[in-house]
Amino acid sequence: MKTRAAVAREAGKPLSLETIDLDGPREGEVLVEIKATGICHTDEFTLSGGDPEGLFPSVLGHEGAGVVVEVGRNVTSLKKGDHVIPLYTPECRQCEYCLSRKTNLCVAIRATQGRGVMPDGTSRFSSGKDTVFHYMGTSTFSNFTVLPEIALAKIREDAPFDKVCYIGCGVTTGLGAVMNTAKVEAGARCVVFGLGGIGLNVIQGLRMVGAEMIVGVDINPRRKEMAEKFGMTHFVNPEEVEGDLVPYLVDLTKGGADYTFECIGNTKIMRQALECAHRGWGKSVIIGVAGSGQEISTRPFQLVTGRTWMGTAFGGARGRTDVPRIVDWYMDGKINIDSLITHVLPFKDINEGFDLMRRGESIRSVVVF
Ligand code: NAD
Ligand code: AHE
Ligand code: ZN
Repeated sequence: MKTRAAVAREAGKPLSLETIDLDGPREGEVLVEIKATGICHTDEFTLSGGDPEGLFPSVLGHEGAGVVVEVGRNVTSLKKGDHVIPLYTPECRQCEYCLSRKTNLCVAIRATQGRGVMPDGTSRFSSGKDTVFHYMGTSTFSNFTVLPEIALAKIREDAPFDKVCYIGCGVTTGLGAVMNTAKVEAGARCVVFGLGGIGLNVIQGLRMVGAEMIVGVDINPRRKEMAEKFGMTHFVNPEEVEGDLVPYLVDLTKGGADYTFECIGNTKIMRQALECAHRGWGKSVIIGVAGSGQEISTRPFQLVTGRTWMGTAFGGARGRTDVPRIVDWYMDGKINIDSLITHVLPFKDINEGFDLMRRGESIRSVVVF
């Protein structure tokens, strides 16, 4: 079949809007019509050329929602018409990682996912004679896409696609970093670095668990108002702080933060986030993704004296289990997604969504097909 898709043909160039070919679902696979997709900073990271796993040409996008159109052989948990959210972190419930109960990082299809192909080693996308690669196993910047059954969460049918698509990455990552990874307790003092599509969901999660102090750090002063609406108690613009940011934040949190979150992808800030965590018990969670050649560093003393450096992918969520619950939270009014979706764009304007993010004007842009 043919599908409209935004193809990443070359690093650093705008996506190319094309009609390309899509083969039907093979064994264990599902054809999905994507109704809406968010644009996450990770898409921009890969498009920029900084991602060691970035492949060109490929169909990016990993924050979508849509409807099952067709299922391949031996698909048992989904049927035509089901509403679904694609999962870049699948949940097979059978691999060593899933069975360990210690991680959400299912490895059933991770190797082929990183090579831009389906589990049988081939791509369903092509353009003429040329292969077009999948991305993160999801490729939601295509009106139709094929995914393995284990990479789809079935969700309720009354949930609006143009809102709950954000649960496919940003919402779940932010809430999950707080609840699953850091396990923040009521009364905690916390610092969140980067108040974009992820950081604001970290703040939302911190308010839900009853954190007492929620400090937001961002160089974009336009983030303050939205962050306050979501529960931020103190705003810090590093460009307005005289002297070093770390001692400033240690003072502000009265000795260091119980929990800090890096939601930018800047290795220098990852260090600051660790070092403003409380001596003896502070935990610092890396969410931001950084490119090839980037490394984090600190004095070992920072860890010897009781700080913990940790990281999270998809907020530690087990997608097929947790995503439908988060959709329920949204439908029950327990979480706010609408305010964070600052722009809704038709597919033809998807590149404008990237520009809005680069200019710091959007929190989340959602593209509708
Ligand atoms: P975003 O562009 O919406 O937000 C980034 C924010 O950081 C912006 O508000 C920006 O002003 C701020 N910022 C940039 N430089 C700064 C600095 N030096 N000091 C303070 N603030 C600064 O991006 P996003 O979609 O929220 O993604 C954030 C990061 O999280 C990215 O690296 C993305 O790739 C990563 N991410 C990781 C996961 C995961 O599972 N680990 C999931 C989603 C996104
Ligand atoms: N391909 C990158 C890795 C990027 C990365 O860490 N991705 C996160 C999700 S970001 C969503 O916006 C993730 O899930 N990581 C776990 C994994 O298995 O990739 C690189 O650096 O190679
Ligand atoms: Zn993402």
